Amino acid sequence: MPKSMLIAPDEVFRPGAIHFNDIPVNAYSQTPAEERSRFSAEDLVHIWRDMCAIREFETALNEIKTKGAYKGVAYNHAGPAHLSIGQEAAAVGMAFSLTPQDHIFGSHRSHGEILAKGLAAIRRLGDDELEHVMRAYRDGAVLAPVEKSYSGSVSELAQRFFVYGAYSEIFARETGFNRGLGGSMHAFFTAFGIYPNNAIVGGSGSIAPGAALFKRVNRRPGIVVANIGDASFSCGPVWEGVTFAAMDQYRTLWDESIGGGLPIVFNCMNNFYGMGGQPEGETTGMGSIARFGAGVNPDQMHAEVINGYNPLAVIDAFERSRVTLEAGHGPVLLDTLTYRYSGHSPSDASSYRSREEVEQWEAADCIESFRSNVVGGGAVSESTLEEERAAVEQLVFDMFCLAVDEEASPRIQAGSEMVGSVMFSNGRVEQFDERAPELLADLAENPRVTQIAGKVRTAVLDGEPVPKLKLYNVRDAIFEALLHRFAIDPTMVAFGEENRDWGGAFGVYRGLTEALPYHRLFNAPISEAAIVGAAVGYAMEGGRAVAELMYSDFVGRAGDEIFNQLSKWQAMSAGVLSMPVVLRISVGAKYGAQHSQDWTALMHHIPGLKVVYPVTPYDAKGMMNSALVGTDPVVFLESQKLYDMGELFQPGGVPEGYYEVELGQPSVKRAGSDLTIVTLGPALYTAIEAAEQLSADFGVSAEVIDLRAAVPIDYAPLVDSLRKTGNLVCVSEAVERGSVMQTVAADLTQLCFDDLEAPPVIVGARNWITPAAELESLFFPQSSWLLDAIHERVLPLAGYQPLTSPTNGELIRRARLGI
Ligand SMILES: Cc1ncc(C[n+]2csc(CCOP(=O)(O)OP(=O)(O)O)c2C)c(N)n1
Ligand SMILES: [Mg+2]
Repeated sequence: MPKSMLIAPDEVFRPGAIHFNDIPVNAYSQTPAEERSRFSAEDLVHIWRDMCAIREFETALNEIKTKGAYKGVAYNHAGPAHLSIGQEAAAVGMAFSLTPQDHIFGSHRSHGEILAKGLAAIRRLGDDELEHVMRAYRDGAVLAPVEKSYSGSVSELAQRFFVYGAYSEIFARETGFNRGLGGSMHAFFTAFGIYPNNAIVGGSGSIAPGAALFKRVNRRPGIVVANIGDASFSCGPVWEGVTFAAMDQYRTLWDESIGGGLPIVFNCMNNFYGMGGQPEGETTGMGSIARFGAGVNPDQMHAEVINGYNPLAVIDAFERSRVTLEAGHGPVLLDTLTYRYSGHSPSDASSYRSREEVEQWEAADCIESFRSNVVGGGAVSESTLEEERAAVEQLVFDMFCLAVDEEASPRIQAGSEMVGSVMFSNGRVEQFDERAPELLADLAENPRVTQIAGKVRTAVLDGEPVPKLKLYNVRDAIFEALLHRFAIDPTMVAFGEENRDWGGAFGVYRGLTEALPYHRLFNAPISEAAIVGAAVGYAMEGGRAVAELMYSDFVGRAGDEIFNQLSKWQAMSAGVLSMPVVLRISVGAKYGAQHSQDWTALMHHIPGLKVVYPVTPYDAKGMMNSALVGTDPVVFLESQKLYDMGELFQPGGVPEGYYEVELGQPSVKRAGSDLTIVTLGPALYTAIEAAEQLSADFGVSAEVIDLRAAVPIDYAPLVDSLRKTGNLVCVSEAVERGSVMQTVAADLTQLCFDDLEAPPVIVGARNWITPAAELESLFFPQSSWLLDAIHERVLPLAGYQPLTSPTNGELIRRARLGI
């Protein structure tokens, strides 16, 4: 069912002009006295108190980093401390009107944002809810030390709990929100609507839109705020995240009931500096970050510049933004002007700015000017503010002392396997929500389903190869697994480039357009970072996402999202978050150097990803089924050469019903007794060809085992095979240097040293660019290369004339040349 938006030349070529609207700058001008109907005295005291809490929290960190002690308590903090002293009004103003259902994401300088949001959430939650959150969170591990030394109100206990959890996390204590595995730059606490903060600046720019997407698709209340520094607005993933969040389709193609544009505020915490460089006037040409919005959509993202030194101006902007977002007119861009007096980090000598400038901002300090406004307007007395300040400073100091106490707040024990235990969640979730999945039509009548029903589920029938049009293939197998899960898990969405009417980059999704509404399957912009980042954000919120990258070679475009985000958040959260994302990546061929490289090794190298590469229809369906019921990030590699491949190995062909193939289990595809050939990816078929020739021409019986996965790997079947054969050849189509097979061969050498008759041989693609289709046989391993290697290095084959020369001398020559 293609969308029907006609592109008419008459319309396209009509003369005209594109107009830009004015961008409001510091439009808010109310005083606290004038805002008495909007803010009660109690509200103003809360704003004051929260700003003072942040100042105290950050001052303590600054003192221990620069002087080694705070208020007489000595402490050596080894980790980072990117402080936001000066930025308190921007943080508190941002958080004041947010509810726990509103979710914030941020970056390395986020302590203030976290505190402001947590304290605001505590005020909005009742005692029972707070009790529940604190006791349930990590079975009360964070609460226990706090509770021991306190017996006051639940609300204050919650404030203590929260400040303590944050400090403990920063100091890498077991009692931190994430057992100290997140640390200063990543601290978060989802029960209060605080989502992961990112040490990769701008990292939240591509992730937060996925959270907003989750809210729309699953009709959840609340808005999302991505707090991003001014210098980080130049990061590619921020731009990609913004364009992803601003797509027309939310309003033009998606069902109206979904709610329109994504409910997200991109909030620039604009302190006028990166570390030492200045975005405005030096490293950007925008003049104002708010101008960024003008290029995004005709609404200019409702961008405005706001005075982040006045918390009431920030609150006002956020309240108006919520109205815009709830009306479906998101995204919104706020350029919140502020300033940090503290250095970028405590080692910062502030050589990039003048003393005079800092003094001017200190004179205009946001906390002090708020005090004069509030007291001057008669809203609250000076003494009330001072009492509140003293009380909150004491609270923060008490929690600081508790968090640095080695006994009350221990670290993970030496030798503990805890970090290893949270690298994967290894869960199993049939559906992440109870509601019925939204489907457009009866799946039994789906054109692709009926087409597949007429296919033969094995490659050979009655001794004859099944004709291509009748053959059930890898593409069909992946489709069946996806459709199965789409019909069970209502949260499951799939997106990527050309995913809908085109049918997915290589036709795997053909038929899904007829089955699924737009919000469950949609075309993304050509923004690989946003595609993967949004999947990460979607999963953090509790949904299942399938993202597609057209070619393995495009992994670089989503490098941070795959290598730092998708892979790391489960462990950085100490198991609080799960990451049910399947990242489908097609591995190309015939398209030359930038479209035909197998990058498995890169994904395999990064801890925290499951990396699988099935190459038969049976394995593809069973492994996709396993990936889609799991809770871990699975990089699911698919070979473009093999999408049309039928099932050659599984007796009886590919079952019609549901089954799973465990991820990480190698599969013996051909039994043998003289030699073990281990494969990963399409090289399975090359190895089978070589094994047939070895048997027919040389009487050598080769066992061929397909790893099917690079991470995890169960070595047991490989060890069993080597005990029997004593000879090992490893082959894949990745370039040989640094390949997965190098690791596998090294591990098997350790495991089977006494059984091996010769050192293992690794056959991979050459350490070159992938050449043109016509030249690929020079690059990818051929079955003759396997025979050459076996003859030369493992088992001499009587009368065999090698075509290539895989000798020691050749190995040394190539390594010396780096090729
Ligand atoms: C991708 C990435 N590049 C560079 C850095 C190093 N770095 C840390 S903070 C920073 C400056 C960020 O400036 P801005 O976005 O304005 O945030 P601010 O520090 O001012 O809050 C840089 C360059 C990083 N952490 N991540
Ligand atoms: Mg900055």
